[in-house]
Amino acid sequence: MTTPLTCRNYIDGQWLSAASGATLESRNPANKHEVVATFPRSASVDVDTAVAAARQAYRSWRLVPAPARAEYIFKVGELLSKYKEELAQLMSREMGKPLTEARGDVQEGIDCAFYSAAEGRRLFGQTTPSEMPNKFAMTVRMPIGVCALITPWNFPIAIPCWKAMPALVCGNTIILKPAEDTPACATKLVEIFAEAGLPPGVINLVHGVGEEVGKALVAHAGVDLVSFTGSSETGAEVGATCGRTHKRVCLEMGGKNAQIVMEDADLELALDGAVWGAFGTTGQRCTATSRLILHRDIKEKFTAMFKERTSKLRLGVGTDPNTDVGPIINERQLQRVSKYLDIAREEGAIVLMGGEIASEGELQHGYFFQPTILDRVIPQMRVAQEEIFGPVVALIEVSSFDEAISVLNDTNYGLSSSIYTRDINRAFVAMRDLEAGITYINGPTIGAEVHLPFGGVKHTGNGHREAGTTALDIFTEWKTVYVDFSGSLQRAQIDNRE
Ligand code: UN1
Repeated sequence: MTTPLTCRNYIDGQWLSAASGATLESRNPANKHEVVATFPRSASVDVDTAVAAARQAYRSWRLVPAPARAEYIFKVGELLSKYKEELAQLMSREMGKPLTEARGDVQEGIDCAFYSAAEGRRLFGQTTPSEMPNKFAMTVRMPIGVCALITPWNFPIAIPCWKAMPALVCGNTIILKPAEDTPACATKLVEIFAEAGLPPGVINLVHGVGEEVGKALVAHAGVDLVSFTGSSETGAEVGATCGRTHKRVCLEMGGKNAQIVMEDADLELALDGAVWGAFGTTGQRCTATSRLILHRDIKEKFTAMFKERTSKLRLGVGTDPNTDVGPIINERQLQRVSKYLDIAREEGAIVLMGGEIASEGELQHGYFFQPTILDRVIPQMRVAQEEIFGPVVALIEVSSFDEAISVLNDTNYGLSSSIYTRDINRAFVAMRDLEAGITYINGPTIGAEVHLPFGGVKHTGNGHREAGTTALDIFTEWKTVYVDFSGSLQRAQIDNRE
């Protein structure tokens, strides 16, 4: 076991303990006896200090030319590449995902850095003719101010990067409040931003629990924007507070993503997609496949194939190269997944595989749950409607393409969706009719790329899209500028037409 890291807040370029001195611990979910890090249990007084620093820094940061701001982010990308392996090892210990996936998480941050940095030389606005002579009209993007970024533990590098990088290139200053399960990853990430030379106060880090630090940030009068990724329940509260306090708010919340497999699908391909989509990251992605909607003609055959392949998945410690599926993040989540199995049984679903906490050998030290397949699930069951966030997938049989589409849509969520079919007409109908922010044709529900919009409809989002150029719409306000070079008062057309 390695010595626990001591994490601190980062405020105005200084590494600080919480004003109260209180601390918390983050533990390895694959071995609860291993403390990975200690970190400050901050309170509203620490939030006040961070907001004051970010407000002060904003005055000059917004005036730094965007291409120069972007150069810092480019540097962060280079440093992330340099520390990629170190970060991946730490992530695997701190939140449990297998090393290959942890490297992918860091890579997503690197991709985001280079993509966002290039945006410093674009940030395009529009020019358009004025209706009056000798008058010029254009739009420019303006930063918003101080942004609070509240991030989850499941992508502890990628998601803070998606938020922080475009926010900074756009000229905002930020306060990152990372999940209490992954403070060490967040600290390392902020160390990298600091090493890239960002001026004091431009990026700040405040550790702590959501009910204390998150709540204080969301309510703070000195915060202009909140970008939140987490559960729909918390997101609704964040949105309500932001509504009352007039903040811009971007919410990325739950999912109940489904993959449809039609009778004409390439079943081997659909199988690869289903296994990866359902059990990758232990089912703890917002985009994870938690429902498989199977056409009745292939249901039996595909279910047997899926069961066979799932039985081969190796559950274990993320840092072991032989591991396919790592632990659940913490005890609370493990109990939540377990509870959903009780609910599934009560509702009449059949547990085809798994369904139990795994505690044999080394696994007893961590929070492991067997990869689980629930059969004979009907769309009204809670396990077909509610987000479980674990290695549990519900099989739902349908008799037609239309039924498959309506079952997929029969949920309050709408993040990712997928259909496997060789029929081009059905593929296009699915692209049009699936109610989700993301639709994959012949690909799993996971695997979004950083230069395309990411987000969902219905209770998953509030209309914003992270990543891609759409991230700029979150982190900037439009200003419309008119320049009259006629030298005389020109009333607008509405005020001078007969
Ligand atoms: C998430 O689960 O919150 O699409 C993000 C994917 C990843 C991002 C997932 N690129 O699977």
